[in-house]
Amino acid sequence: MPLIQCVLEDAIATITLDQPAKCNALSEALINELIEALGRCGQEEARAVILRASRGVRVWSAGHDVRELPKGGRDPLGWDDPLRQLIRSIEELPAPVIALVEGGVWGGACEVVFACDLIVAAPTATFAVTPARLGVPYNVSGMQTFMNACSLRIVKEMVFTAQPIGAERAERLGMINHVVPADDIDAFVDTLARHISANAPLSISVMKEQMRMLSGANPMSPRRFERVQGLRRIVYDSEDYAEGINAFLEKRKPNFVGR
Ligand code: YXS
Repeated sequence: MPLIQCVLEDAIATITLDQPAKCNALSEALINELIEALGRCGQEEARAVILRASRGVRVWSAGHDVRELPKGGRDPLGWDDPLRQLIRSIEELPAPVIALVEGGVWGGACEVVFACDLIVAAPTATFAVTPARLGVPYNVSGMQTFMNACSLRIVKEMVFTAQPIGAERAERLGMINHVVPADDIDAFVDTLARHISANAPLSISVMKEQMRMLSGANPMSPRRFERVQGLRRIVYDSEDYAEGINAFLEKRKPNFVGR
């Protein structure tokens, strides 16, 4: 049973997350299907890609599949981990990716949405960045994705509280492009995609790559990077990290002790 749907028409691809029973949790299996679909979009020279969940969902995606997070002793968000590969697939795809969001977006799925080039949300959309809720040390490029999505003060509020931000506020903050009523959002996003696909794809893909390189141009010295990695290891080797994952799996509130 496929975990996503992918349709390509008039050089516009629509990729739909389709595992509602698991709240479209980003499992390795689902992510691999997404990466394969994005690869096909590149090969078939799609000029715009719409990334969405099924119409009217309550949860767009519940984020990283917690059951697949390592139980400690290993970076949970390393370079080759599926979520990191997915983010790079979105960022490196020549065609712009438009996130069409209804319902709740959680954790790593927030980064997936923020890695997209445009975000159009229904009023039901909410965005919650949740590493602190589970005791996870988010990775460096992931933090940069969040910092490129909105001001540092808003990123700090989202990261430290792990509380959702609603679509209207997200739009006011410039975090998303448009809030559109659910009944109109499909047609709105289709029009946006057609505007993009009618323009010069080479010009668009080069400008997309330029902006990716410039927005990622925050030099970090090897010494600083190693310090960050050392700090992150303290977190993913901590009792709190294991407690966050166990509490989720046991459906109970975590009891964090700060070590
Ligand atoms: O118990 P069953 O088998 O029925 O499955 C339940 C949930 O366990 C499952 N599910 C998930 N499974 C794996 N990973 C997940 N992230 C996940 N989320 C949900 O889906 C089935 C239905 O969930 P349920 O009963 O809770 O549905 P609900 O409608 O009451 O609540 C929906 C949510 C999304 C509000 C709730 O499931 C929830 O709070 N999920 C966790 C959201 C979250 O904290 N995500 C962050 C994951 S970790 C991550 O993305 C990064 C590593 S980080 O943390 O660093 O950002």
